[in-house]
Parts: sequence; structure tokens; C-alpha cells
Amino acid sequence: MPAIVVVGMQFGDESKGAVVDFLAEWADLVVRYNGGSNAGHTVVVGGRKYKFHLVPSGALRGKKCVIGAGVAFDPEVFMEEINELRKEVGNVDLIVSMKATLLLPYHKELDAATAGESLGTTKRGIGPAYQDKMARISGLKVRDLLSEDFPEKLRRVVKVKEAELRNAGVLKGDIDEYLGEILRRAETWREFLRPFVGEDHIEVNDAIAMGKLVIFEGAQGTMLDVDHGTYPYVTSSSTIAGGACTGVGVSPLSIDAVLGVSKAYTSRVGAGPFPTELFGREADMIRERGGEYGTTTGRPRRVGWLDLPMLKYSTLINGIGYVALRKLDVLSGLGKLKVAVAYEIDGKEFKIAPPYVDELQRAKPVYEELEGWKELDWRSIVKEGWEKIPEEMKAYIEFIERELNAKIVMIGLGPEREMTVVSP
Ligand code: 2SA
Ligand code: MG
Repeated sequence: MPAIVVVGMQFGDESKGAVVDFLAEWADLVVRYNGGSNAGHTVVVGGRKYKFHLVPSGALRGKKCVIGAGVAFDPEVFMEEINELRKEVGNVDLIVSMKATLLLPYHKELDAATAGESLGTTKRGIGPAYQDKMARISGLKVRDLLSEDFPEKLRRVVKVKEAELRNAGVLKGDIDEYLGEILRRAETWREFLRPFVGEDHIEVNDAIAMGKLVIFEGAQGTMLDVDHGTYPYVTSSSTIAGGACTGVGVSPLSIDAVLGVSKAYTSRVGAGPFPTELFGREADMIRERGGEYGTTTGRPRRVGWLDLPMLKYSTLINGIGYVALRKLDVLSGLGKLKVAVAYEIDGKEFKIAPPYVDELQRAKPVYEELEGWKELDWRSIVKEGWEKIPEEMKAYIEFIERELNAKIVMIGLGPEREMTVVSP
């Protein structure tokens, strides 16, 4: 049984949650390795929508889950999410890495006060938390929260950050009062958290060694990766498949496959370049049909045509051999479908997207037009299989497979769990 990384090929919201939930039926372990509660992974079962932010989507099937060292861990959100989940599924079997970065209330306030508007962040404190992690003198880990000397550690950190916190208007009055407030809340967090903490590296490597099926659930998407995305319009973590190794402490040799997840079109929430973006009536139609609103923030998402140069870039840097193509239903009845097969930038043709903001802003997509399909009877496809897929949709799928040189192993025809169809 393999270890599979599920990774977003676009700007997040590819519906990785639904794909992970689908695979989780067979999985033994579901692992988050990057990001934090900025993620919004939605799983729909029997008309009920479950939204995951910090906890891996595998929890819904009662599978064992791990939150790895690479995650920015917000104990407040964690408590809320676990309490909600317990009402739904009863016991949540989960391990939180001692090594995970601790995300504290001031990170969220700093996020809102700084990058929130200019980058269009989720204001969940992600950037400021990773900033402190990298700075080291101002970073704290989950293990610190549990240690006896947490008050002293926190004081030291807040001292280092005092000027920054005052400048941003986060810290206004007396520093001791401010510390006291956080420490009071921290008392609740740590008691809640204690039974969950553990060693992610042991848990995950043991499972792999025992031949169990381990699913790594990537958050956000490749184009939002801090190193490889459209910097600075990115998130602050390693969203790519390689992030699974660094974010948990697993050898690259232990990963058996990378499953890329892409929508049948493109969406982006927040600022940054988007070469195939649509506006007006077509955009509104896709947005409404696709329910393209942020799961975490409710923001309307920008939408556009499928962008193969971007997907090729993703395929390359993630080593994607298999693809889950989602939300094909949203394109039903739209007429001709455009797909970008290359960009023209300053008179030069690019088959693989350059990830540079300035070049992407000047990129003119070279489109190919494919026939669209009219109606979609997902029930008969689910019941009778692949043959029932409209011919035009088959051609759309095969076109993408050829261009990416990857196999589309499953498609999504709607948000419900049973609307995922596996290819022959
Ligand atoms: P941040 O908050 O620092 O990670 O924001 C930096 C950029 O990364 C984008 N980002 C996302 N894009 C799509 N989906 C995300 N998750 C939520 C969802 C977002 C929401 O599933 O819908 O609810 O709005 C996500 N998280 C981060 C963000 O928009 C910035 O462009
Ligand atoms: Mg999402």
C-alpha cells in the first residue's frame, strides 16, 4: 500500500477535500503537512457540508489523522473544529506534531493589519506565524505551549515583537496585561491539546513501513507555494508535493505517487496574476454554478478558463503522474470551451508557465476551443460507468491527459461524495 500526496495544481480550492475524502475510505492515515486554518476543505455527504480548516478531511471517515510539523497551528481554531467534529463523528483520532509552529492571536491581528489587504490573505495569521518561525527568536512551537515555562517563553517573544505589535496597533496598553490575556486563553488550549500531541515523524513513518495507505493532504495550491508560486501573491508555506516530506519528516523515497487535483477551469481568490481570467456574464455563470466563494472567508473567487501552461508547470515540479479533474459539471451547457495551451509573452511562446508576476501579467493565453457538452446525467454515469460520459467531455479529458502526459484517474461531477467517478 502506498503513500500518496494529494496536491493542488492551481491556486487552491481544486476540491482536494473531496478527493481526500474519497481516498480516505481506504486510507489508514491522513496527514496535513502545510498551511494552517487558511485552508478550507469541503466535503459534502448526503447534502450536508463539512468544512475543514486545520483538521485533515480524513477525520470525517473516522480515520486516524496527523497534523505535521510544517503546519501553522492555531490552538483556538483547533479547539472549535474538534468540538464541532465530535458532535458529528464522535471520537477524533488525531495527532498534532510537537514541532508544529504555534499560531497565536497576535499573528491573526498582524495579518489583518498588514498583508491582509495588499495580498488578499485569509487573515488567519499564516504569514506572521511563519515569519516568526523563520526568524527563530520570535517563534514558538506546540511543544512550547505545553512546557512549564511557556509564560516566560511567551514573554520573551512578545518582548522581541513589542515594537512591531505596537506599530500595528495590536499591543496598545500594558505588556503584562496583554500577556496575561493570552496566558489565560493558553491555559484552556493546553489542557485541550495535551491528549492530541505526539510525534508525527514516528506515526507517519511507522505507518508507511507497515505498508499502510497514507494520504498526505496538501493545502492551497502549487501556484501559491512560497518558493515556486506567483510570489509575492502566495501563501507562506510549501504547498507542493515536496512539502509533504519537509512538513512531516518523511523521506522522498517513501512517497509512491503524487495525485494532482485540478478544476476543469481555474479559480483564484486573493490578489495576483491570472492569465485566463474571465469577467462579466461568463465569469458570473461559472462562479455561481461552481459556488466559487471562499470556504474560509466567503470571498467571491475569480474564475477563468483552464490553463494548461500552469498545469504543466505544476506537473513538472510536483512529479504528477495522476490527476483528479474536478467540477466538470460546472462547465455543462456553456457552449464552446476554451483551454489555454500556451502563453505568448513579449512575442515569445511559452508552453510551461513562468511563475513570475510581471511575465504572467503580460501573458496572452493562446487558446484552443473544444466542443462543450450539453447536459450531464451524473447518476447514470455513476451507475453505468465511464461509457455514459458525454463524448465531448471524454474528448476534453483526453485532451488534457495528452497535454500533461498524465493519467486522469478520477473526475468530479458535483460536490457530493458519490459524484466522484473513477476512470477505467
Ligand atoms: P494566506 O492567508 O496568507 O495564506 O493568503 C495568501 C494567499 O493565499 C491564498 N489562499 C487561498 N486561496 C484559495 N483557497 C484558500 N483557502 C480558503 C478556501 C480561502 C478562503 O478554501 O476557500 O476562504 O478565502 C486559501 N488560503 C490562502 C489567499 O487568497 C492569498 O491570495
Ligand atoms: Mg478551499
